[in-house]
Amino acid sequence: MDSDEGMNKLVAPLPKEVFWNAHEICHVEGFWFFAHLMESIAAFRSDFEPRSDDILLTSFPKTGTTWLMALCHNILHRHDDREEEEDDVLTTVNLHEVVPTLDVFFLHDQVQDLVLNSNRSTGGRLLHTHLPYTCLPEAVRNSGCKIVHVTRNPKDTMVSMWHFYNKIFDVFPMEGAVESFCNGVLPWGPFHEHVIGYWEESKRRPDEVLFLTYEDLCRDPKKEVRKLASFLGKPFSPAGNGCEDEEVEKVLWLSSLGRLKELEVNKNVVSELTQIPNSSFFRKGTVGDWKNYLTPQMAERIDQLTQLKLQGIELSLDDF
Ligand code: PAP
Repeated sequence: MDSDEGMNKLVAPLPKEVFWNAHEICHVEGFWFFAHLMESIAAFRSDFEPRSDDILLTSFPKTGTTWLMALCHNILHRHDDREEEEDDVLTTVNLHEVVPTLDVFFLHDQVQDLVLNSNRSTGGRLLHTHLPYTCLPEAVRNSGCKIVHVTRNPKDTMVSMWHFYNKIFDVFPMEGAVESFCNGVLPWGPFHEHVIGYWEESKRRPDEVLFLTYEDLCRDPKKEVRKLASFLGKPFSPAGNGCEDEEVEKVLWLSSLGRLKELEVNKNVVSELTQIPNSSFFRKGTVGDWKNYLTPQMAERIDQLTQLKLQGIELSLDDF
């Protein structure tokens, strides 16, 4: 059976919709995924062999994935012998190639090499997925590997997503984008159920699942980075120690939007892996940018939905 045949077999029986008049998405176990990724998603779910020392970053798209990848990479590699800035792999390779998104690229040779042949002696692998918690490979959920989830204000997520997809697909009206966001009919959606899955698991298994928000990272980056480093087993010394403070600041700077956005690799290169310009992952990175794009009615609609979905859950609108 060739790949197209395999894909057709996978996709044919699934309920489908067309996302933003352009791309087929399929409904699987309560969530929507791009039809063209179904083969990769299925392979990741059945064939991926987790290791207990893996670190799996998880996120709904546009909630701070790239930032989280950078922070974790720089925390884990902060004691590497990097004398010159060029010694930092991030100056020549986009983060999405350094930390592969397994549900999207699992079958890509580059990712297979990275996943299968990475050297154990260098410690756990840093990997990423956009899959919701309940759709993770069962082996991952049972492996005890560390999971870090990042989420973001739903209105800022929506607006960031609108900018991103407008760059890589045709421009789509904001009204329609809000509609699909609120109906939950969008890739990896619905958003709220996606967040809730990881939130609940982080409450159930706090030592293995860490839940972060983009807003907390913006509000108190040093505190959040210290928390993240401790969770990853690479703690900084307690706050107040001058030397370690500098280290925290260095990790933040190396991971900052301002720095990464200006690197040549992130300005003018189309990644062979993602097939999209690396620059698409970097925009403004501000909290509350939705105010520049959503009408009060659109904002109200998303807020009401968020309130409704988070009812009875210890996660409030204020956390965003
Ligand atoms: P992904 O899920 O497709 O990988 P993701 O990185 O989550 O995308 O989202 C991109 C958003 O993160 C952009 O937000 P904006 O559209 O509101 O501006 C992007 O600017 C922001 N971003 C990317 N890198 C960083 C970073 N290093 N620090 C802070 N924000 C960042």
